[in-house]
Amino acid sequence: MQARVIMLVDLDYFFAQCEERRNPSLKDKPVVVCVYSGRSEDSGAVSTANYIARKYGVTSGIPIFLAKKKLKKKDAVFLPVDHEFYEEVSEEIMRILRSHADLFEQVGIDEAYLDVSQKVKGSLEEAKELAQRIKEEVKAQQKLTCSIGIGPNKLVAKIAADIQKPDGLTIVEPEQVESFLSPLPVSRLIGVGRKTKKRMQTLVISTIGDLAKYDVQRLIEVFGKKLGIYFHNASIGVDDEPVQERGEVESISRISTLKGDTRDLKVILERANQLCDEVHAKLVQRELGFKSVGIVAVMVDMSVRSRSKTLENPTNELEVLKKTVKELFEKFLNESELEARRVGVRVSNFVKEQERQKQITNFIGLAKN
Ligand code: TTP
Ligand code: MG
Repeated sequence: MQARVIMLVDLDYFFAQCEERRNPSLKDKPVVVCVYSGRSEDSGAVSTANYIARKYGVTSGIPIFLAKKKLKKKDAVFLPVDHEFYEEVSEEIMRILRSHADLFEQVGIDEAYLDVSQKVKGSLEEAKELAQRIKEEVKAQQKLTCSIGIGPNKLVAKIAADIQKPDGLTIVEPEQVESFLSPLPVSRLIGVGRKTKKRMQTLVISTIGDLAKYDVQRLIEVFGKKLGIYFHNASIGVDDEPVQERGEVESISRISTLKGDTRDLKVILERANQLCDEVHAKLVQRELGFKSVGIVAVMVDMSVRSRSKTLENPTNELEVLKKTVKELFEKFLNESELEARRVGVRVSNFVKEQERQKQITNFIGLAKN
């Protein structure tokens, strides 16, 4: 079997970079994106921070009050997470990435594996050029930087991507795998969390190289057969996991702020219909039909309300989407006193358009007989 060429693309400081893109004046300040728990003003944790904030020790997961302390008098900007927006950006970027891969696997909101073995005919030189093109395309179309790792498998590609950030590109040739991994701490390996790291420390294993030299049988005795073998293989950079498409997208949605607060159905539907157009365009792009339709409204008091309906049969028709959205908003407005500030449309419960056509064809076939 020919050696594979695998890429891992990871967007840099993703949520914070999205915020910088939306508001470029943030770019030279520390930016901290926060998940506010709502219990008191600064309770909650940091979701992520840009690299300026990271210089002051602000990282994912630390308490907001601590981040504020570290960034006191640094003209830092603290923003609440806006998942919907990041999802939208992510979707666009994933579309670009997918178009460059033989096999594609998204593993998180800002991360994806690309098997490009055939695209680059096994050549790392070509893989490097492809990675540069991908970086340029993401930058030109979506104004975001990413870091890319290239290696003979997912494990190596992932670690390579983490080595140089932000805006990095790291290539590990098959012959270099062991020397590349060996000085790195074991915690770089997926599956080595704080607990396992401690356990390994007691065995005097701190680098991946130490782990590679450790007797497999002993590893199996300590960690069990499955993990022991996995750790051994990982330490020498052996990984056969294929790049494979994950479970399909769960839902597609769009949300938008109205010009003014209102409960006028006509005004709301005007905007909702635009959102339906956008959602429908995505469906077509992804070749999906949908069975469930939902609406969401953020009211003037910031409460979020939603309604949904499941159709009898899956469809991909824009008119059905608009009609259902209209029904849902009509019903919703009858039940609610408040004015809406933002409205959104969501479709879910997908079927592959091909499958849907097949079902219809089968049905017609049956009917004929
Ligand atoms: P990461 O890719 O781990 O982090 P990042 O993109 O912010 O930074 P890097 O440049 O190192 O890649 O995670 C992607 C997003 O997931 C991140 O922007 C915010 C979110 N996230 C959290 O909300 N909490 C967390 O603890 C982590 C690690 C990430
Ligand atoms: Mg990232």
